[in-house]
Amino acid sequence: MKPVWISLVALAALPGAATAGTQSIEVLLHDYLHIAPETIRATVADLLDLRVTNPAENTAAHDFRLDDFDRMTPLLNPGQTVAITAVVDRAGTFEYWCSVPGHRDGGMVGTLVVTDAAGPTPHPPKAEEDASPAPAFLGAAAGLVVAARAVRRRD
Ligand SMILES: [Cu+2]
Repeated sequence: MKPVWISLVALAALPGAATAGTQSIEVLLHDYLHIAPETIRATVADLLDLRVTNPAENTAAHDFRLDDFDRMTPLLNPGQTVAITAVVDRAGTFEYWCSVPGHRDGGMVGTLVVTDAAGPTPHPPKAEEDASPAPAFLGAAAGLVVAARAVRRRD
């Protein structure tokens, strides 16, 4: 969970993170069944501007699907690039993948994380959540010490 938390903080700190923008991203479909980048982050209402490339050094054909936003490239041969755009109109976590049989299962899948323009849903500060179990634990430990003394006294 820690890396996710750090990312959310970083997003919140970015100037203009709350306004819609264009995310121009180079996407590479690798023969070793990997899509780069593995994660794409955007804010609701952003325009995703993806340049999807099957690198020339590849030997296999690949495609790129983002079904949640009804976007997909045709099957790309090595050396081909296709641009696709999509306005991400809702927050959530979505998958993109290569639909060539076996490729998605082999790891050709990535995650699109779309964050609400208002930022992460407000909730009690992390420190408060983490602090509460500690006194409870100390209380239980103190109880055990008292119980141990009581047992000794009986002996
Ligand atoms: Cu593929």
